[in-house]
Amino acid sequence: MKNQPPATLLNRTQEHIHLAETFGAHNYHPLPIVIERGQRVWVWDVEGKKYMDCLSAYSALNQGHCHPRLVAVAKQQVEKLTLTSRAFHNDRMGSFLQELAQLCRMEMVLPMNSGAEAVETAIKAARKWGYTKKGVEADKAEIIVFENNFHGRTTTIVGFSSEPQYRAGFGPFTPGFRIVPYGDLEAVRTAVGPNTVGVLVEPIQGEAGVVVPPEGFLRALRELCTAERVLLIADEIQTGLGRTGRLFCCEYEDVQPDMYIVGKALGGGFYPVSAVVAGQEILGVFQPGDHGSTFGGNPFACALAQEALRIIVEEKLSERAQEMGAYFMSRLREISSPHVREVRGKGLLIGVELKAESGPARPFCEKLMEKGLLCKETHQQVIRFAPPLVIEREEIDWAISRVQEVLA
Ligand code: IF1
Repeated sequence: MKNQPPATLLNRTQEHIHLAETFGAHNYHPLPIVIERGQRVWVWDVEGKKYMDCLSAYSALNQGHCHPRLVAVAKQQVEKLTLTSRAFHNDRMGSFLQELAQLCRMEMVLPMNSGAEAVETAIKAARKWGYTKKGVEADKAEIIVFENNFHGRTTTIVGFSSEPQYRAGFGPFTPGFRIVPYGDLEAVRTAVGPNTVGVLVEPIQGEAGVVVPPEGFLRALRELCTAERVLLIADEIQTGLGRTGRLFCCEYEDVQPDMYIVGKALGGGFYPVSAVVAGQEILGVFQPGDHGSTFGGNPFACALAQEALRIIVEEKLSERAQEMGAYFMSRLREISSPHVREVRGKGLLIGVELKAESGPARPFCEKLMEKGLLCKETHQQVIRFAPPLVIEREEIDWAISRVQEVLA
């Protein structure tokens, strides 16, 4: 145990951090702030200080903290029924799956919990589709992924990550993946072979530092996958559900993938809810007993996720992200700063890349935190701004004034 002063001499923040550091594995390096309350775009720490949340739990809070409609649904459902397992039907799953499938213009849904679980489900679906529908030789299926991808933290998923830290110490890894440069269509064409069953792509790479692919890349990828009878699998866990100014980021290029993978904001920030959404030809490969999870499709998750989707549609959060994101980015671009190399993104998924000589982004995030703005660095040089999609124009002005102070 580190030589900490007795807990009585610590303030509440230090007390909470001390406990977290003593009893929690150190798999994160959080900012030194302990949050106890959230409302819309605002959070309060245990010292009573107010902050604007410009991370939204990595886009899991598109609807904002503690949305009243979700509080009401949670209260109503939590006293009624929370979990049955899929050994029995429940009265909330069917209508949720119908609404999600229709929103995605797809036929079927396989509900899971975390994003990584949905990615794993999509991988299994693509492989089984390859063997049973495309006639790929048993155990030879290949899926093409991109450099600097982020699709979750399971051993299979980090096995096809290009980030050494995500892989170090966790081998051996799952075979059957090819990594090609992001945005490079010719590299994909070269990598496609008779055993290729799918291409797994983030329409914008979030963790890589809000990397937007070249205009037309997604459309060309769609055409290549169609021509080669390869499934286009869009991981919209972070970019989906309004974040980039469309319900799905693929819509910017009129691309309908063969599979959508959704998560994060699907649970409205209340509960882990994820899903794979696709056609019957793909999700129909699953037979009873092939796949599952204890909590997948539980009534509490489905009640919340159905309401979370309705909020996105009825409060026009995609349109808001478009309008507010354009405003946020224009205000950021007006800041004359010796540190900024580029402001990029779509909708309210925004990355400010700092020049190498300005050093890592973390100290800037710490200064922003002191001024009441919470955001997160990604990949050293990029400050990510991704507030809840309910943010108001004057709240963006409030944020910009603080960013101006720190970056100018
Ligand atoms: C962490 C990153 C963001 C995702 C995409 C799948 C998943 C994620 C496109 C897996 C999750 C989270 C995970 C969290 C930090 C955060 C993150 F920095 F790790 F990469 F958002 F950019 N596909 N991203 O972004 O979903 O299993 O987490 O529900 O692991 O530190 P999950």
